[in-house]
Amino acid sequence: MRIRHDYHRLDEEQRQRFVGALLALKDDGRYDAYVHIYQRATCWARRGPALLPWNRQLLLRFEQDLRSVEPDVSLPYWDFTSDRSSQSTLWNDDFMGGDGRPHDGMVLTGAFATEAGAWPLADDGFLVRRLGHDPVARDLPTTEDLEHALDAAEYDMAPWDASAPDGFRNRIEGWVRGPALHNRVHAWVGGTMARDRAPDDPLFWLVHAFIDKKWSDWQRRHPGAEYVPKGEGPAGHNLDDTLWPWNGGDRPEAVPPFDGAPEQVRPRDLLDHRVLGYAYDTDPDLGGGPTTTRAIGEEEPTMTTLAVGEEEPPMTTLAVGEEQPPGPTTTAEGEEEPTMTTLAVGEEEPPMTTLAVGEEQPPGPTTTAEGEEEPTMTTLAVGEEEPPMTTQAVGEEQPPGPTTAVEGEQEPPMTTLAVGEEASPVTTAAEGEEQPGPGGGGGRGPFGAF
Ligand SMILES: [Cu+2]
Repeated sequence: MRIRHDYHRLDEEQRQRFVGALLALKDDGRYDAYVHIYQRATCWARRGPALLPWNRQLLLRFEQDLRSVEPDVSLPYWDFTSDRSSQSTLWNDDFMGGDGRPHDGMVLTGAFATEAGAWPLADDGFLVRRLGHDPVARDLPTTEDLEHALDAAEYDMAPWDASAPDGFRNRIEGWVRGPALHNRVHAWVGGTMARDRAPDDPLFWLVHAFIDKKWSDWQRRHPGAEYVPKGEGPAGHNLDDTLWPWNGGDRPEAVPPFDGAPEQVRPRDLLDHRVLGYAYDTDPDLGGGPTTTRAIGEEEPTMTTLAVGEEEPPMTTLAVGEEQPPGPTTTAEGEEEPTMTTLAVGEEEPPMTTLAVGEEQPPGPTTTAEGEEEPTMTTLAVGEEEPPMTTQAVGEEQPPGPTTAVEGEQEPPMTTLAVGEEASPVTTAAEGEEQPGPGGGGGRGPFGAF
């Protein structure tokens, strides 16, 4: 069984292999097919119950392609709740590359920088990041935010979209108390990640692998909770509905090669990640006996004793020779987490030189009081920043329905769109506002990118 690791646990060679596999898929065209699928799925798989199984299938197929060029590769994940600094090793040149430069957000470092030449975007744009610049996502989600999501008793609930009043799916997607969790990460990274072509930034896979991991963690914590809807939900989201594009469906469009060799994969088939041939490095039974599948619903006793915010169950399942990092330190609420606590022992401190020249960078996600304006934002050129997705204060409860949102604040509910209907009306970022330079294009709806 292949193991998906926290990226901190990859050694230098493993990092290289992962980056190399990404570049290989980009080179042979397979990578861009995933970007296309993601973009076209904006109104289909996201904002609804199928988000998590759909994401799991997307990751599986992508990982399969990665492994076709690098057999030992598995998707790493990024725990953005414990590793919250823009100085993290995540952004090192040998991995994801760094933040974008101030005036247009162009990423200049690492293998995915435009000037490195190996990461051309299908729309002729360039990779853009604006870490921590979005006014609604000055910092990344916290372990407390994550606990809130994991505490949800139900998987999802009517009306099965972004306005669902509660449920794990809507909490982890980030609409409850939003922008939170997954949505907040897209916004915090900004640029390409905040658009509907988010997988153009390879960081996407590390974020979505963590979301997938948290789904399995949630299942373990709530053994009685089942996938819903089982038939009462919108088409494509029910337990036994087949998932686009793998089913060869033509809504919104058929995507080769799936139109020729359809795969009837349903949420039901994707509920147990162990059955699908992979595990996460913190799975409680990892290495402890046969790698048989833990039945969904089987009680995992150690999970109930974890302190809030504690990530890993104390266990003896580390890879051989791997040294256990001290683990995410539980910091007081609002307190900045020291960067080093997330570094694996012996791992090199990320050099400050990964910053774009001349860019002003706070020492990390500055901890500001809720609603307090962050002073560093004043260095942004007027009009450079994307329009705020919502002006909801952090922690504010999301209104139960889009009808209560202030005009311009909230995206029109995607659920009013027929399945397969084009979502273009909601990608309303003013032309030229987002991208002062050539390229880097791609529409960015308020939440349309997520
Ligand atoms: Cu996402």
